[in-house]
Amino acid sequence: MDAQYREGTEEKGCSGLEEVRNDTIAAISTPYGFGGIGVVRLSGPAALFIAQKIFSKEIKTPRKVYVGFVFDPKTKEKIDSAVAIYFKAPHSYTGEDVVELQMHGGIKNLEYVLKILLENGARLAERGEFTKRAFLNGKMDLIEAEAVIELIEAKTERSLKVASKRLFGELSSEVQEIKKKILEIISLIEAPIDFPFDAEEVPPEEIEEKIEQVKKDIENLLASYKTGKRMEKGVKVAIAGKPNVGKSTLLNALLRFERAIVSEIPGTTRDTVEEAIDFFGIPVRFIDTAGIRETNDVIEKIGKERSLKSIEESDIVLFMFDSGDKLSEEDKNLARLTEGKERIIVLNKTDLPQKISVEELKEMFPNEEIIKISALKKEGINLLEKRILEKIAPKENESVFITTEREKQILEEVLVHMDNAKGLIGKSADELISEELKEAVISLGVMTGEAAPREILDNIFSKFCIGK
Ligand SMILES: Nc1nc2c(ncn2[C@@H]2O[C@H](COP(=O)(O)OP(=O)(O)OP(=O)(O)O)[C@@H](O)[C@H]2O)c(=O)[nH]1
Ligand SMILES: [Mg+2]
Repeated sequence: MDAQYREGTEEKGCSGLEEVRNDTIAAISTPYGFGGIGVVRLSGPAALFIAQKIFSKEIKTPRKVYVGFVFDPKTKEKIDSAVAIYFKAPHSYTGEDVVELQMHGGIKNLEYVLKILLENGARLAERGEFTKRAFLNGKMDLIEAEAVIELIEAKTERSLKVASKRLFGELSSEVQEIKKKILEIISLIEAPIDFPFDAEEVPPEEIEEKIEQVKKDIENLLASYKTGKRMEKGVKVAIAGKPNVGKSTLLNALLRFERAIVSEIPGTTRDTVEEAIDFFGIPVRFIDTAGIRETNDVIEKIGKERSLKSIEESDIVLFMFDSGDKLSEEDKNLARLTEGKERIIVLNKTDLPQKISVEELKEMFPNEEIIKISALKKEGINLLEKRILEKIAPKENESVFITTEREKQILEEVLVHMDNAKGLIGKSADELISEELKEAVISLGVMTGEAAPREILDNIFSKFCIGK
């Protein structure tokens, strides 16, 4: 039985609304392993009844801490000392009756307690089912529910802050605000239709301007996706260049430890070398690639393929040149390869007599800044870090972020409806304009979960762990 209680049943996706409210679920809510405390949580109408069957003291008052022990009702054997807290509906995480049993943070004791709870009428919770119930009971909207997972999984302080803001509803209120503005436009358009004698027709320019305003709000949110996603999922920064320019030396300098092998032999790095770090509060994965050149060596060829793939998949490329060596065809080829990428041009080995001048590079990259460094002597690294940070850190005016593809797609849809509505002004009946605006409102409802189809909910909550 052991693992199955932690990993969940094969059945993916959660149950329908009615089902959800009728049964009582249980799960171990703390991570699998050893720790000071471990918590088993129950939620549903029978939570108190079931918990009481295995807990030594009578749990009478909500939110009061009861210190006792848990026992097996079949054998009357004591299992562990425990603390029980009862949260009465609707004042709980899920909005239902909840009982939390805190015990020692072991594996077998928690599994045993879970087993007897299941024997006494509880059902094993599915992934994210506690949070799903919280959502279904109106404790949080879908954006906030998604933030729960982002908060738990936050890798750095900045990721945490983005998740916290979402958790506390900042994005949700922004979305509600946009929705309100669209509803206002709808009522301006519809009032003269509904009350032809009382309401005055609003001039089309005014409607157009209001739509334009909403479009701007949506565009701002959409623009936050790039940063939001990077804070959540992390940023990939690839170091590229021909062999021997000092890529591995730079990787080590950025990581501040000797991760990759460095040698004066061109072709030292044959495979990509990756390391994820907390880069000034942002999760960044640096990828050192094999130097790219024409080769007949089978292994080097594979390495080259991997380098190209890493460059392709990266968010930012640090494109390195060796100032102690003349510009070559290889440099020029790589320049073409990295053209569409967000990149930073790095001129390394500036401690050596210069064979490439900054001017020469400027000609090749007229619109890009060239950062001079000596990876060996660790000069210019701070400036390079600053430039990387400028590219990836949230901008001053960015405060709320969308972080998921789902939110991005919905907002793009909303934008299309707003555009359509705008295009119809002066050309079509008011009813058609307001139809488009209503579609926009429905899409926003899907975003917050008010109108989200079941598959979307299942998909979101199945990403959670059991017990959350
Ligand atoms: N003088 C000087 N030498 C450097 C500098 N950076 C790297 N080197 C030297 O250049 C040589 C190659 O460095 P690597 O870091 O291995 O270069 P790479 O680009 O990773 O090379 P491959 O893995 O072969 O593609 C080593 O001997 C380094 O010590 C620098 O800033 N100045
Ligand atoms: Mg290398």
